[in-house]
Amino acid sequence: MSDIATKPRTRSKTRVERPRLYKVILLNDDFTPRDFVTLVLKAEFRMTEEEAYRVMITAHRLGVCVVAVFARDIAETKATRATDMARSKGYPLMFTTEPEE
Ligand code: TYC
Repeated sequence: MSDIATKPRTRSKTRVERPRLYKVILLNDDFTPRDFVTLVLKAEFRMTEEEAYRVMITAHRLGVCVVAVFARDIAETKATRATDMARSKGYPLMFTTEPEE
């Protein structure tokens, strides 16, 4: 009889990595009205008036503010939609995305 070993000598473990999350970042500019920035934040990111104002004023004072964190495609879609909303009114408002550490 053949005595070829049939049992695997090693066990493999499948490790599933969590997909990276992406930050949506609001950039300040000198032209977009504060109220419009707040409006976009409420519309696209489902923020309350108070949350939207706080994010807007932080970007206004510091230059940038993290709006929220999502899976990559959701972050990109929301950043694009929010930026397009401003562009359709002629404002230079910008939302960008970047991966979390
Ligand atoms: N700085 C703008 C102003 O004074 C308002 C503003 C705030 C624009 C935040 C963009 O991300 C921004 N009208």
